[in-house]
Amino acid sequence: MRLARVALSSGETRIASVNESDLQLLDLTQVDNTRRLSDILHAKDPLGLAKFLIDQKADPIPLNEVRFLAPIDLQEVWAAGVTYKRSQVARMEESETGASHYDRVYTAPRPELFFKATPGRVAGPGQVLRVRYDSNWSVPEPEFTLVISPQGRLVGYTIGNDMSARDIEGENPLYLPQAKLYKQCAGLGPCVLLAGGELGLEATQITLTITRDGSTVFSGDTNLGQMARTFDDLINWLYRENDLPTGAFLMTGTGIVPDDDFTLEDGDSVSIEITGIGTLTNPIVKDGAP
Ligand code: DO4
Ligand code: MG
Repeated sequence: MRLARVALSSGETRIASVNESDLQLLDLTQVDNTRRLSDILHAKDPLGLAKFLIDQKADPIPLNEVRFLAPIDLQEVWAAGVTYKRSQVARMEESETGASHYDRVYTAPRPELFFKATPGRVAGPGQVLRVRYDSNWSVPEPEFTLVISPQGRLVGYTIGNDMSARDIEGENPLYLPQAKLYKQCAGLGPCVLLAGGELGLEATQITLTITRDGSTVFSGDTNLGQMARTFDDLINWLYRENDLPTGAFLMTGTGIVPDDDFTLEDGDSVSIEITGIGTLTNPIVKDGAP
């Protein structure tokens, strides 16, 4: 089952179960202390609760009649790095001084984990993602993203875009937080696929398409089978000596990096499609220096 936060044409925000071409609204008033999407995701039995909450009296609504919102409430957004060979190679190329760090972290027991965003820095489908005005080499990073409860339970999956300034990170690895975390630096959505069913790793394709003036300027794909770490391993490290009382989104790293001569430009459009979840599309904005 896929769950989403949507804005109806009336302007009301609701939680919905998403089908192929329409969605069914959930009636959260039926259960005490259930007001947000995360209240369902963090419940003991998210699937059972979501099924119970489906408003059987309401007609299904066609998908094109609602606006999808980022599926985040109060969670922190974290990210893992260098979890695919492609990312390790690209990072070693971009960083003269830090190459060996990327090499070592790819095989080390402890993964690279970094804080990516607060909810206010997250863009949902159709909302602007930003390239820093002080970066001349920035890329989107399409990442399979875990939805994790406060107790560290994997409860769902969504699509993440870990926007990255490669020149700033490449200049000095200590600049990583500035290369990764700034206003409108993270995309999430369009919905959360509840965990529980069998997830075929090789069958879960991740596709990135970047368009400029209506033409495709980059496309690439990978699949989850290429990832060097397991979800459990990443979650265990994230929750080690760490309390996440509002839960977390964990982007699991990129396996697609455009060629070194590619950078995002103002007006580009970035689409990330992941099997079983959907497509997250965002316009890119880059302002001039103030
Ligand atoms: O080491 C820098 C960040 C790596 C990253 O974001 C990724 O591999 O996806
Ligand atoms: Mg990344």
